[in-house]
Amino acid sequence: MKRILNYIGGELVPPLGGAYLPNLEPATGAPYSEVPDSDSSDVERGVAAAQEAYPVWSRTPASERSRLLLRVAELIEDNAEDLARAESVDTGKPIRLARSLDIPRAASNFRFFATAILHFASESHATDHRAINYTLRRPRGIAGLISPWNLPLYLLSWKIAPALATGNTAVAKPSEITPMTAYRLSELCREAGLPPGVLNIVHGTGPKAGAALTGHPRVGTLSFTGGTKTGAEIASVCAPAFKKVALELGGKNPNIIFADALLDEVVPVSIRSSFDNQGQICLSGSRIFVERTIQEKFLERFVERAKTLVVGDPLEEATEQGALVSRAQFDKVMSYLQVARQEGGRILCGGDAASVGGRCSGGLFIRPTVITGLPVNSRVNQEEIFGPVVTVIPFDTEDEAVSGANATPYGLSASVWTQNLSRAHRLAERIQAGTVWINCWMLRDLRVPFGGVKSSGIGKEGGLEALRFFTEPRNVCIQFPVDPGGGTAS
Ligand code: TXE
Repeated sequence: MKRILNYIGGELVPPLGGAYLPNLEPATGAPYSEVPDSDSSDVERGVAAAQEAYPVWSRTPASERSRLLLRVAELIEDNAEDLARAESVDTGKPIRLARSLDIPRAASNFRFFATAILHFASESHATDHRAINYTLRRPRGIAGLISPWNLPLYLLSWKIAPALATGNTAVAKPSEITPMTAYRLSELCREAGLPPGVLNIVHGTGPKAGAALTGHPRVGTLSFTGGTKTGAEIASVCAPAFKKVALELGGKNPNIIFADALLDEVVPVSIRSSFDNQGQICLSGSRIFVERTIQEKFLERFVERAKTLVVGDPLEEATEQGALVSRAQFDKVMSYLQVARQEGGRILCGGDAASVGGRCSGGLFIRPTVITGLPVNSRVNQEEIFGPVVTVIPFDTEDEAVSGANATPYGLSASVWTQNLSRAHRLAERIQAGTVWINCWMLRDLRVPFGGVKSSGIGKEGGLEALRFFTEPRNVCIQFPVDPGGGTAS
């Protein structure tokens, strides 16, 4: 069985304690590789390697850092098909999604930050006629990068690329549930000639390897994407140590459809925002608010399409819905279907496990599920389920749509569908979310700030925000020479 290795100091190495965890293929339920169960001693080695590499990397010209990151992007593209397959096997997502979304985006992340750093500039402030202040931005040192299982290479590269582009060195801890493409990335970084220790990848569980990284005194910067509960735990460790932290956490995102929306566009995009990646995207639109006058028409088309989504072997081309990522996630989603029934929800389609035969007969599949009849304050409408489950909630007025949209602890993203431009602007201002999409979903521009509000997180990533996050601004104030005649020279 294939053994994944840690990437430390430029080498692929086994965990010091020699312990491994089984890595399961969710589509079959069977183990197919082993992932290091690293502990604090492996994290210590990773941090030591990052520290050793830091003095040279942080002074390496931006053009050279850029060249190396561009080389990584090229290698991801050269190996795109292999990586897509690896991501599909590891996560259970349809290979066509890995091919069209995860892997191209991982390459774009490297390419984007490799070139962004060439254009990154800082401010200067002239203080009357007395002085000039300029902002010196320096890398912050060693960054800890912790990523989840839903978009493994996509989200890991979203952190690695800006951290390295700005001259930090890093220790990354991918999700123990989906480690394979991070391992492949470490091989590609070696091939690209990334200097040893600039990036280190330590595999293992959250409580062991993750917590050791978060708590490490030499890791002063932490970028985390994952569950809200874990984010709170990480914040509680980082706050007393005054670490700089960005937390991208869960979502319970509203998808608001007004009667004047163009249903031909709304329905296919809402299918994607509900069920892409089996609903395991932090940006998934899991609560659909529909203006009551079109609810019936919308549901008819939406449910009909949801019923025809092809649930199957993720490696088959025709598959639109793959497996849930793990037994724990499968059980969690199934338990929410039970809660939905107890709360009085009406299940219009799905609501149970799907059986996919052949090699996938032991796989973790759930049929796309649409639920109506649940109030905004029900558990199903309040808690992040993170599976192929959406609720549909009718509304009569704009105010009702806004208050429903804002009625959860989360605030990551929202979609609004309307042809009324004034209304679109009003909602964009009133909805509590880090991103509001008008007449679209997940249309991403890597330059824009990205992150949530409320329990969806703190700190923004993306574009300049990421370059700023991974650098520390220092103000340098230079007084103009004093004119012996009394004033300041000008
Ligand atoms: O995430 P965790 P899990 C949500 C989703 C899901 C729930 C739990 O609702 O059902 O979170 O998923 C590492 N110190 N999202 O348990 O635990 C862990 O090893 C340091 C939303 O997989 O948050 C992994 O690398 N690190 C989400 C990463 O944190 C720790 C994506 C995320 O794992 C740690 C995924 C600790 N104490 C899940 N504990 C999104 N919004 O994109 C765990 N980790």
